[in-house]
Parts: sequence; C-alpha cells; structure tokens
Amino acid sequence: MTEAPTPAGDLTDGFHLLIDALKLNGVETIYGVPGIPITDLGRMMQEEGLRVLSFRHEQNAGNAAAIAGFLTKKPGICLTVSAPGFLNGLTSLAHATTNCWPMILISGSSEREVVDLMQGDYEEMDQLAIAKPLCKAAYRVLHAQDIGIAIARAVRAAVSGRPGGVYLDVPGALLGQVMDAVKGAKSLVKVIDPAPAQIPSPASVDRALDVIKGAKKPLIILGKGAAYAQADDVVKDFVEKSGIPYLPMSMAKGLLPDGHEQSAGPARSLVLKESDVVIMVGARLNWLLSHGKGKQWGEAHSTRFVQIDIEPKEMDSNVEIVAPVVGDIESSLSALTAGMGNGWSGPPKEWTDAVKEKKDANIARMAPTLQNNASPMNYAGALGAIKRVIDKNPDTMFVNEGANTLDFARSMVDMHKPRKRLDVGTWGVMGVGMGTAIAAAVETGLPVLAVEGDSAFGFSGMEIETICRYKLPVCVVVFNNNGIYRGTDENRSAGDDPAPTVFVQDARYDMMMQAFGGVGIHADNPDALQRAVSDAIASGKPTLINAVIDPKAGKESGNIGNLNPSSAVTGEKSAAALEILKQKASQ
Ligand code: ADP
Ligand code: TPW
Ligand code: MG
Repeated sequence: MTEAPTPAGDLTDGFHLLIDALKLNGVETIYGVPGIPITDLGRMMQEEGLRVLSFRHEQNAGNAAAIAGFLTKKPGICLTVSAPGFLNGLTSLAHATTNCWPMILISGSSEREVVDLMQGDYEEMDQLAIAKPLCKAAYRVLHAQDIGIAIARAVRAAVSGRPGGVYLDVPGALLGQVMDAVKGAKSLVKVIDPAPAQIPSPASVDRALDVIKGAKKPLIILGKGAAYAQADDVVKDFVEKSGIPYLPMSMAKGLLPDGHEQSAGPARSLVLKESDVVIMVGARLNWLLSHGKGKQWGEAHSTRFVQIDIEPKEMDSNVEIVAPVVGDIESSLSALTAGMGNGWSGPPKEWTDAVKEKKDANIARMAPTLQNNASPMNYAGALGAIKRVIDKNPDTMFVNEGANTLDFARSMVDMHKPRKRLDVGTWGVMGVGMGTAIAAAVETGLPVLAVEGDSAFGFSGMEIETICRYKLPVCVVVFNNNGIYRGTDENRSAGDDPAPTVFVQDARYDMMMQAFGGVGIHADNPDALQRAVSDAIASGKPTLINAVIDPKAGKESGNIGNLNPSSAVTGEKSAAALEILKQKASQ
C-alpha cells in the first residue's frame, strides 16, 4: 500500500476496511441499489473514490457487474440490500456463473442471531444458504479483521480457473465494527496472481496436434471463453497459421473481424455438418451447438473433437473429446501454434474452397435483403441500417437481445473487433440489455448501441433513467413489432384480452427517453433509422430510437422455435394445428 500509515490509536471500521480491501484489489466501480444496511457504504465508497452507479433494480446492476467481469477479467461488483434486493441480484449472479464470468455480489444482510432463530428481522433471510447453489463460491464475514481475507477469497474464487460468480454476505453489524486502524490496514490482502496461467501438458498438446494434422475437413470454433481470455493476438496467430476455417460463437464474433477470409460464419450449417475434426476454443458443446451430436453434425456422427478449456470437467460433458487440452487459451493456443509448424501445410484446398463457395453464395443472397427499404421495416431492412453504422463505427459496443431481433442481428451485423458484441449469453436470458449497455459504456468509455426487441427492452427499460442520470453515450434502438416474436397473435378464447404475446399497439418508447431529458426519435424506415443511430453515436447523447418493425415479420422464438415443447401447435408450421384448435373452440 502506498498510503501513509495511520497514527497509533486511530480507528477504522467495517465500512472502510471493505472499501480499502476492494480498492487494494483494483476495484474501481460498484453497481448497486442503496438501502438498509448499505446506504452509508455506498456514500462512503463514493467519498473514497470508487465510482458508485445506482440502478433502479438490482438485476440490472448485477447484469452490469457480470458483463464488466467479461470485459475486464476482473470481478464486477454488485452491491445489494438484504433479502429482496439480494434475490433480485441473485439472478444476475447465477447468469454470470452460467456464462463463466467473474462477478462478486456483495449483499447486506440482517443479524445472524435473529436470522438463525427465524425471529422475523427486517428483511430476514438466510442469504448464504440460498446463494450457495447458484454461484461458484459463497462466503460470509462476521468480524472486521476478516474483511481483508474475505475479499481476497472472493476475488480469487471469481477469476481463477473457470471464472464465475461469488457471493459475499455482509451482515449490517459488521460494517459498524471498529478496530485499530494499523491492525486493520495489516489485515488487508492484495491477491497475487489471481488467475495464474494454466499450462497444458505437453502430451495433451501432441495428442491434439496429431488429431488436427490428420484432419481432412477441420474447423475451429471460437467461443466467448476465447474472447474473455484477451489473448487476441494468440488466437489470430493460431487461426491464420493453421489456415483452418473458423466459426465464431455469438460473443466471439469480432475476435477476428467477421470479414476475415477464414470466417465460416455465413457457412455455419455446412461446416458443422461436414467437418471431421473440430477444435473447440473456449466454447462448450451445450445446446447452442446441439450438444455436439444429432442432425446438425451430419448423419454419420463421426466428428472428432479437440477441446481447449481451462475447466477439466468440461471434457466429455456431451460427447467424447478425443484430444482434451486442459489449460488457458493463451498457453494452449501458443503451444499448438508452435507445434503446427512441423508437417502442417494447411487444410486441403477442396475443403476451404467448399466453405468459401457456400459462404460467398450465402453472403450474396443476404446482401440485397439488407437494402430493403420498406416501411414498416422488416428485420433485414432495419438491420441493414444498423450494420452500415457499425461498419463505419467499428469501435461501438454492440448490445443485443430479443428473439428475432437477436437472431437476425447476430447473422446480419458484422463485428470488427474483439468483445464488441454483448448479448443474452448461455441462457438466452431477456433483461440483460440496459445493465449491459451501462457497464459497456462505463468500463470502456466507448459509444454503445443496444439493439433490443420491444419485449426484451421492457425487462430493464427503467434503466434509461440511469443512462440519462450518468449521461452515458448509449443509444437504444427498440425494434418495436408490438410484441413477443410477433405482434399479430389473436386471443384464442372468446374473451377480450390480448393474446399473451401481444403488447399495446404502436407504443412510443422514444417518449420514455424524453421524460428523462434524453433524445427520443421515432423511425419508421431504414434511412431515418440509419441517420438517427449515426447522429446518436456522433453526439454521445443518451438516445432511444423507436424503430417500427412489421408485426408480421418475426418467427415464433426466432431461430429456436424447434425447442418449444409444442412446436406442432405454435409457430409457423402450425397453421393446420391452429385450425384444429379454432374448430374445437367453436364447437
Ligand atoms: P460460447 O457460449 O461462446 O460457446 P461458453 O460460455 O459455452 O462459450 O464456453 C466458454 C468456455 O471457456 C467455458 O467452458 C470456460 O471454462 C472456458 N474458459 C473461460 N476462460 C478461459 C480461459 N482463459 N482459458 C481457457 N478456457 C476458458
Ligand atoms: C428472463 C422468454 C425469449 S425471447 C423473448 C422472451 C420473452 C422476447 C422476444 O420478443 P422481443 O423480440 O424481445 O420483442 P422479437 O424481435 O422476436 O419480437 N424471460 C426471460 N428470458 C427469456 N428468454 C424469456 C422470458 C423469451
Ligand atoms: Mg418484439
């Protein structure tokens, strides 16, 4: 520590020990909602030089902390009040853990003596027990002299190995505890080497190289673990020296620019079906990749997997991994690239030609749709406008949620730089939008463009006040199609209520932004949308654009309608089944 030693006899307290411990470990920003017992803590944090961002709901603060963890490789901190505030924050702690992002949820709690006897304290809840199954580690600290160790444990647990969410329970009385300031300063711990390199075993690297060199149709899949690792040059080197086509998962888009000649993004179906060896780099074979089996992977099911992951338990989680490489991305890819030189002259040309042919055909097919100028807009028309702005402003942080709004944007809007695309992650959770946008602005200082389905936006929409309050350079575009997936569903009963997926028709989300002093714009055609987004990015002023989307344009559940248990009676293929239901209703 660089601060001058405190004179003997001076006192410190739990509040200041907690603040000092966080600062000592590089924490700069706190995302939270104030209230008993942490209101004063927030004030003191601000006084002591931490940036304290107050939200309108803890889940949004937590989502901000979670994405801050992804962007910085340091734990994002969320601060909540007891019981209900804690539970609101817990969803995002679980979200961070599911996505392997480091985050610490620090929550005030009521007094142990009362909680444990269940005597009905103000906002009483056994928070530690409830948090435990939903995060990577959970701790409670009862004595001021243990705060330093508690923060050190929380930081190390969050960022080491596979990153994740950590819960830290802070009973209100702890904050007021007083101790000698010199002893207090000595009790603080700065975590040394919190996420040590994990070097893969040479044997595992050799095994992987053998498998790769024997491949006729190899494919690299880059996941958000590779984006998180911030080993961008090493990833690029591996991809380019290997010459192997690569597929970026959603949040790995931009790790290499989407326009890269080895990108197989626009030939996704082909490469998944046809590849014989797949090298997974910080990506899991979960539902997003059909668990590595089934039709999507070709009928023969003969794909052989090499997997690089820091978490040993990930191997063989869904299918056999013939060459597991347990290590961090940087060390593992460096070793593979070094070994690649010997006897590897790139994948067979027939394979790279086939991928290129498919990719070029798909790009050529999509290009004219992005020019569609119809009003109201369809997804391609609106996203063409967004794409053109991002192409001109490649540093923009791009936040994206919704169903159709998400799926179309993922394939239509190119990312040019690493960690620019921030979205719903592994759960496909709605409501991450505004928290993510706020943290993206705060952590990077760059302009943020959040493209949101109207339903998705609603989950965190009140945070536009937060955006205006902190004057953040965030432009929100609400893709307003009057509902969830589409705005055209009809009530199948005789009642007057709207169908469950339908919202107020032609709502003006732009006027919400005006209520807080931000810029609100209504755009019903691609030219107007493009102009408004460009202006917003140039001005840096909090802006919300209500983009009118044809309510008939979307599909049930976007690209994943097949996951609906009754996909036979919902969605596009359902006309016949719907007819049966209507007949039944009229009988
Ligand atoms: P995606 O959704 O993009 O496919 P996932 O979230 O499923 O990505 O997978 C990310 C994987 O990356 C996790 O299995 C995680 O353990 C791993 N991971 C995270 N950080 C690192 C790292 N530094 N080195 C190696 N693997 C990592
Ligand atoms: C926390 C279920 C998935 S997508 C979606 C919901 C409610 C909204 C889709 O409508 P939107 O987009 O945003 O208007 P668009 O373009 O298709 O019209 N609750 C949570 N997470 C999820 N995923 C849901 C519900 C869902
Ligand atoms: Mg919608």
